[in-house]
Amino acid sequence: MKNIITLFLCFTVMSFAQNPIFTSVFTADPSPHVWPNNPDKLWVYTSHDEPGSNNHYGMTGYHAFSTTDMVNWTDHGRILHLENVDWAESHAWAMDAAYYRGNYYLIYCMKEAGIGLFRTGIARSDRPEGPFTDLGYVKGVEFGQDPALFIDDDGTPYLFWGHDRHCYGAELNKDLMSIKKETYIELTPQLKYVFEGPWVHKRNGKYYLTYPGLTPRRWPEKMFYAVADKPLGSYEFKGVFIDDFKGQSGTNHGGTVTYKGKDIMFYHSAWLSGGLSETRSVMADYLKYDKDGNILPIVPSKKGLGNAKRTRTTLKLEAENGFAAGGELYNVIVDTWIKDFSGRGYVTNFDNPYDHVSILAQVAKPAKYRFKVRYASPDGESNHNILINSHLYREFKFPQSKEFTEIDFGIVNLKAGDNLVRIFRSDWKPTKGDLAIDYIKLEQVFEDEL
Ligand code: FUB
Repeated sequence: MKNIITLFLCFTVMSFAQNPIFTSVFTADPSPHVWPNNPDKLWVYTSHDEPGSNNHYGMTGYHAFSTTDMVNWTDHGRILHLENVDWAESHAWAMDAAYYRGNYYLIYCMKEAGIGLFRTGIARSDRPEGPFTDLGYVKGVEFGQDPALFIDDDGTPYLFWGHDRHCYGAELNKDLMSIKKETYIELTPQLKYVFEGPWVHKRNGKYYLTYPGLTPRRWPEKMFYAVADKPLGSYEFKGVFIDDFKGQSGTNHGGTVTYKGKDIMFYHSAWLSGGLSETRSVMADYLKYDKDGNILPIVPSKKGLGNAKRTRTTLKLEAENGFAAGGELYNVIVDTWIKDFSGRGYVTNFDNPYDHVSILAQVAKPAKYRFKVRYASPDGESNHNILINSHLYREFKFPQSKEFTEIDFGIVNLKAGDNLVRIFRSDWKPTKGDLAIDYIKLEQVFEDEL
């Protein structure tokens, strides 16, 4: 018996589980990138499934994640939402991101209000973690679902998109807001089984177009690829490289990136929801080629990218992002006077009772998180209340601190879906401090760590 227990313990300790990558929130349609100004950091942009939704019709926004070790991830929260896009009414489906001429772009699709057709939207930020500001939709793109922006080595931007068994490509004009009409091409006939979700990457001078496709009358989607000498083809169909797998969602969708010398394929499954096939979670496995440049089949693995027992995500939510990130700034301001803030600045000027900052944290399942607040209160202590989901969590005197410092409030319970953390001035009692809130952190903790 003792031996069996020892064996079980060894197995538990040795079990590797880096898939799904993000276990804190439901994510789909991953778009992985390493930006040229920081080769140490890997970014993954995703769409978001609501807990329990099990369909794609109610999708409303996007998240950005970053890591430097592929085990510990930061969820930067909501980076763009339907509410931030005037022309759209629904279907915040797949997206891509790009670094282009000094700015970060999110290229996404939503259905146009009143018309109900997919458009390809463009949003910009001066920071990789957003939030992103919508600039409008790309002119010349019809049925603009599942956009992917590929920027070639000479800086030429190309847009690919795919919708309901069709796939298209075109060169974009330099402002990214319209296609060069004369370059527009329907790629469908070159991409056997194509359904949606194209993604282009370049390797050894060849262009690889990977895409989810359907063999005749058969769901779920498999991942296929084709290869060309030029971005807009013509493409030679090569075959399947992620076949159906256990626990797959009906769809598959993904992209590739080279990070720290290794090629990685990001895609999605339904492994986290455990049964709700359309409530998805992002996965990653290494992408390998044979000596002729053919992609070797990927068999989705629990182990994923490494030998860690699991990945861990920390939600790092900047106070100043406000409405764009699903929160609220009520009668407070964003300032930059106290140095060493993270993000764009911090929130301050809580002059009156109920002046507050509310910050949105989206999670997949009811779970425990370690809650931290980074603040400064240069002139003295500050009396404030913290609400989590409208319940008083803590009345707290933030001690005087001239510099930003993190307070660890311990473990909190979050519910599945949207959680609002509100920090507000509670009363008229004069306090010397003028509280400045930089960010909050919510770190995943697991049952065996409590
Ligand atoms: O996530 C919504 C839709 O499902 C995407 O746009 C498709 O590619 C499929 O993954």
